[in-house]
Amino acid sequence: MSTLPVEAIRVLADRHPKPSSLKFQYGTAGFRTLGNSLDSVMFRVGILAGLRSKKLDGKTIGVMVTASHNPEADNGVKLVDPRGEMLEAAWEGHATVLANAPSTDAFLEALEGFVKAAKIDLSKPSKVVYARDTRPSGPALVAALEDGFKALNVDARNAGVTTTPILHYLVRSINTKGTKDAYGEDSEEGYINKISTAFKKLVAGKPASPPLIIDCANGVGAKAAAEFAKVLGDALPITLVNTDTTTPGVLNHQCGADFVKTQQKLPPSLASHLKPGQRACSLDGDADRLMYFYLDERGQFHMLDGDKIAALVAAFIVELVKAAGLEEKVRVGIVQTAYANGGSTKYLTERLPVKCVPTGVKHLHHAAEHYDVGVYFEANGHGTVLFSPETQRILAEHQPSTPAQSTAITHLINIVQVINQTVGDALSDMLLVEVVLAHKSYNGYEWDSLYEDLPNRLVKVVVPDRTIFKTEDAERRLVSPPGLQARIDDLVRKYASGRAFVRPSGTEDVVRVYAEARVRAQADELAFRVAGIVYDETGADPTQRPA
Ligand code: G16
Repeated sequence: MSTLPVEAIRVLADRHPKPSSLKFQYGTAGFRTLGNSLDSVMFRVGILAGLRSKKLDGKTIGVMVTASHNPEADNGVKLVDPRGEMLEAAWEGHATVLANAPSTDAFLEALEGFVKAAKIDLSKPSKVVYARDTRPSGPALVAALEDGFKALNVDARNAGVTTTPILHYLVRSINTKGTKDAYGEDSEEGYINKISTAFKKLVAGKPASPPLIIDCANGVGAKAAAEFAKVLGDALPITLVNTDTTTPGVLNHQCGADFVKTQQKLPPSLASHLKPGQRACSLDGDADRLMYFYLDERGQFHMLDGDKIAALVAAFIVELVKAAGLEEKVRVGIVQTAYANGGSTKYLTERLPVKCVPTGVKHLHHAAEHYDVGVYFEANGHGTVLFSPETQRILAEHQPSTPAQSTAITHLINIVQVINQTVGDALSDMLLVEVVLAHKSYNGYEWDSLYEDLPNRLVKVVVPDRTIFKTEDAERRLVSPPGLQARIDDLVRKYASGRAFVRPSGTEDVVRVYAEARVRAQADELAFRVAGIVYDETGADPTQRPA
């Protein structure tokens, strides 16, 4: 039985001391905070990733260095499990404990205790694939991560600068290589080819669509989007905007999916590109979120968010399943979070089973696995569609009895290939949306008309300690601080179709307040009044009132 290479770890750990004043937490999407405070976390995550691989008999684990939609100065890191899904929840706690050990000695002690408790066989191999986004703090943080790999002698493959969903794709492809579940060629090129080949088959014979404008948030998605534009050619004319990944300060600034969702307006940089009626979409900083939008004839902005994507895609898949004669065997279900617009929840529950889970793709992903086809999207545009292994077997083996059934099955099989089933993927989701729009001959307006959104408002509140906020009922109700939920309930009752909730963010040092109501002014008022209650209750800095 091998033991931990304690001396090798000690020498390297001393080069990556934990800042004494900071407390780290593995949150909604891994560790995420100011990039310049994450050096020790990266080193320790390098070791943890190696241990995770050993625990899983040498399967390849993914490590992504990104802070996604956050401001450029932030950075973060998250681990990806062998099938391309998020790290198992129990290990999030271990990650937090290891990240917070105050000294090298304490870290080594925690590490030894953990290896013993988790019964990790250190003689097993350890393999990791890692990547980063375009943030300026990335290279130094990756160097710290690599020191962690070195300390444990991990066999680590550098996937360079790429999107989060491509890293997830690589993890699954590497681990399934040569098996009957082979997911794809384990390279960025393999990813682009797999998805674009299926897309071309799905839109073959459909009239050419007007160019799609993609706002790349000045992030890493710009590179993959350019590759897609090249490979897709006339199958989907694309215009790329906000592709500057080198000028400091521009990442996610006044552009990108989070800007569109929270500001509910057109990124200023798109004003000269977008014509009335034309559709466009925004990616976020690591290209795992997607927001669509269009301007009407009066130049008014309309947003098509994750809820609208879920409704569009689910309806299309249900239609194909029926056309294939499989409605008795393949059930489609939806997973949402508390942020789902009340209009979308009403529309969807009238048609399909819908489940509500806490924020975070990991929660949605697991819930979606319970359906034959699970469509999950957060309102912020983060989501995908999962086809269960059994459903994929049915699609492969079903004998169609009519040409129409045969066409529908072929479409479903190609749709499985277009979708990145490992995690939310803005570019793969975008192509899925484009397939549906082409098949239904929908423009933005027709898609938007599926149901009407209730006006809503999302605000951030800076509080002294967000950990005092505890929730229940899929984050729809607060249990702490005591009494706060009752005050929110009292307020909400005063608004027609009113709904509001408060939850601590897992990616930013803020508390989020969401509100919706029948009319815009009331949704805004409700959000700001709930935010006001949060200030009163927690003694938050009144100069930090939400903008
Ligand atoms: C991450 C998660 C998403 C979540 C978002 C906001 O997105 O992957 O599931 O919706 O953070 O989370 P919170 O409200 O807890 O801050 P991303 O795109 O930033 O990785």
